[in-house]
Amino acid sequence: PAATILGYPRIGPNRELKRAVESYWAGGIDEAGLQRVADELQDRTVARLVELGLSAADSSIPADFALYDQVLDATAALGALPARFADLAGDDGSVGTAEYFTLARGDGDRAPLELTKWFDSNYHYLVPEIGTATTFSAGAHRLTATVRRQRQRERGVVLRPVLVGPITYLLLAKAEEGSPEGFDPLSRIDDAVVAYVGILASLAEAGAEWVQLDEPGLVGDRGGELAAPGGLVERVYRQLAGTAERPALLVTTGYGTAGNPAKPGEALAVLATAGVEAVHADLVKGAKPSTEALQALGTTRLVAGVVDGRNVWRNNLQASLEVLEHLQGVTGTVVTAATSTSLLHVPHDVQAETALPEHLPAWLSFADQKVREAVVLARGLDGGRPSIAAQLQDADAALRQRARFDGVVVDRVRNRTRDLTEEAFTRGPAERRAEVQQQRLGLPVLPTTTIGSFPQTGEVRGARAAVRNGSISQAEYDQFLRQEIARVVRLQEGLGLDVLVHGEPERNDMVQYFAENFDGFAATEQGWVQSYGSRCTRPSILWGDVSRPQAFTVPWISFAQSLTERPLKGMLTGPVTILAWSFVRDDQPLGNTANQVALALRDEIADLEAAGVAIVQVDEPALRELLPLRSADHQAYLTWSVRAFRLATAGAADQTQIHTHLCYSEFGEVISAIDGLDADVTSIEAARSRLEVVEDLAGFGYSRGIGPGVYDIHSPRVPSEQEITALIRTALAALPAQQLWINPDCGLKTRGYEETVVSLRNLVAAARTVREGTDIGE
Ligand code: THG
Ligand code: ZN
Repeated sequence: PAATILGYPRIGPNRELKRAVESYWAGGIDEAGLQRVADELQDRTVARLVELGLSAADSSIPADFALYDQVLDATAALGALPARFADLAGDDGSVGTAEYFTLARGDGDRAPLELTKWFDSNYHYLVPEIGTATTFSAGAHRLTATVRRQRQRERGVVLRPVLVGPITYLLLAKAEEGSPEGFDPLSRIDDAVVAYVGILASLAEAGAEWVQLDEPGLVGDRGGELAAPGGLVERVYRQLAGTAERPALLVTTGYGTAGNPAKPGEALAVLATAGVEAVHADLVKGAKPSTEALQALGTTRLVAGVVDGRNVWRNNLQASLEVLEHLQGVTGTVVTAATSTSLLHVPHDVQAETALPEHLPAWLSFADQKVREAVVLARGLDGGRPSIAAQLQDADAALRQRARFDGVVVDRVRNRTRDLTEEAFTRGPAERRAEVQQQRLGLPVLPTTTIGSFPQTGEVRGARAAVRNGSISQAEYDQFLRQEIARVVRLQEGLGLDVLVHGEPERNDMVQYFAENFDGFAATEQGWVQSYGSRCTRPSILWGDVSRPQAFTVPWISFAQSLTERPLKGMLTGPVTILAWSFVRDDQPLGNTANQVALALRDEIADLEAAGVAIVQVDEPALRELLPLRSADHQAYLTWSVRAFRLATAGAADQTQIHTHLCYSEFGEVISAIDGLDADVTSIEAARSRLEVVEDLAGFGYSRGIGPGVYDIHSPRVPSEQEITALIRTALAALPAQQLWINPDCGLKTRGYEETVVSLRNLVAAARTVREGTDIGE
């Protein structure tokens, strides 16, 4: 194929699949109804890709139509179920639709498969659980049905089925509970390969001419050893390539440099040696393959990922074409223009946006535009530059306009970041801060608080929708928000919490709300991207230098503070999280952009202080999310990310208490970075792990305030007072009372009021019981 993509958004231009899947779960449609919507969307996707220039007949179009998640699809195809779900597989090991969703959502007492981040993206996959006894079968029925269905349609479409490759599948898995100490799922590779051989045969029989096996696992720390000559990659792919009944193999390696980063391209050469027909390289995030490696490809085709699958910026066609020409010149094999990863990470179509700032659409490329870019590049490679002269010129003009555009470089912002001194990143000594803050706040030992958001009821969402569509006025909406805030403040006073919040009813999303109030950002209307399963987010687009035109959280926070004598926390989202959950400009280092966002937040904190707010929380749930895939790159990342947080917060006076919240419990590898944030109080997720984390903190010698979550808000379960009391005592066994805060795991936005109120009542009662019953005040 001349041009291809590794995958396309599955959720549908109008989130059709999301709605159908959720309706199926709610009993609104049955399995046939869901399948009908999925098939229709699949047909429209294929037709759209043909319209955009991909060829339907030569396997240029990937068949990548997971109903929930592509890793779950592989688990279902392999029938590789953990023991607690063993009954979900049919006699031949295959998994039906209802059972597929049970794996994703759990049932009764059976916990679902765990969700975790897919590489360094914002997509989350379901983690396979592999043990010594896991069985692997060859049941790729959905995939073969898709290939057959499309072949039988009028145009005789031949799709290229996509499957997570065997090595990556096992690298992404965790050891099933009860496995022997140190068990490595990858040790089951031989059994998995047998199943993959069977799947390849059934795909060939269904009429597939090519199959795509995704092996991005090779870009992580273990890739170097696995993809070295004579290593596991070579052995596995020799076996797969050596089978008689199979389609041609394309092995992809998005999200970085596969194999040894010091020998770029070696992994591709190894795959070629093993006998696969085509290899893919990520030429956006990954290093350029060496000449030696390229020459070793022989007749193996090279699928060149020159169109970025991870962001929304228009491609520099000129530069991409140069890369393609270079590759073709060196290799002599067929070079295909492609995306660096699946387009799963970007919205469908820029054309669907009606309210972007006028200058922006020409700079952007969503999935549909990226398909066109790959097609144009393939034509340029084939027919020479004159054949795509107009497109080259347009792309070039857009890029040049972008570089010069007012707002992309704002001198005032640049001067501010350029003139920063070390002082801007440093607060006074933590012990002195703790002292003056306690004098100001007068909090009891084991102070109670919440993370920030209160339940977003249908009423709150309804009011937001109403002001957007004009059925209520801005003044009516503001009045509604004030009532809501007053209600939440009264509720917390009644519950007896020590540090209150305003509840965040004015915020749609903790990143989008900031993007809407900062210069340099734009929001989309239809730019939905799948986050996990049926859940989507609409990342904002950070296109220019960032600054804050005016205070925006202050009116809500100071209104809330005016209603109570108790201290109230101002709530902000941190710079790293704002970047992690947005599409960020690609024309300067992330650290520079982070510092601009940090200064905008610093301005807001100064205004909160001026309004008399004594506590400000700056959330960084994504700090760990953005950690690079290779450990060699961790330190550089942690340095700029921690510095951005400090820049945001270090302007605060000693007597202003800075809190932060991090949404995860495993932070072995980032514990010193968390220490480096220098926040006065840090709340973390801990309830699920029964507060194991306090031991790590004590072992590290963490000395500032810490609020290990004692109420797991990821479940509707109400924790009893006794249970919370026990958790607090666990924490007290490891850490001094003066350091401990009592709070839930995370924000309460997704919970209902009924369970929340009872849980918080139990939390406050437990804190009081422990305060009174223990001699901790000394
Ligand atoms: N905000 C943003 N990005 C995020 C998260 C977030 N990325 C990571 C993490 N949180 C992902 N988690 C979720 C959780 C819930 C939803 C999406 C991602 C969700 N979405 C609604 C849906 O799909 O129905 C839509 C929400 C809306 O209307 O805005 O529930 O918190 N930026
Ligand atoms: Zn959280």
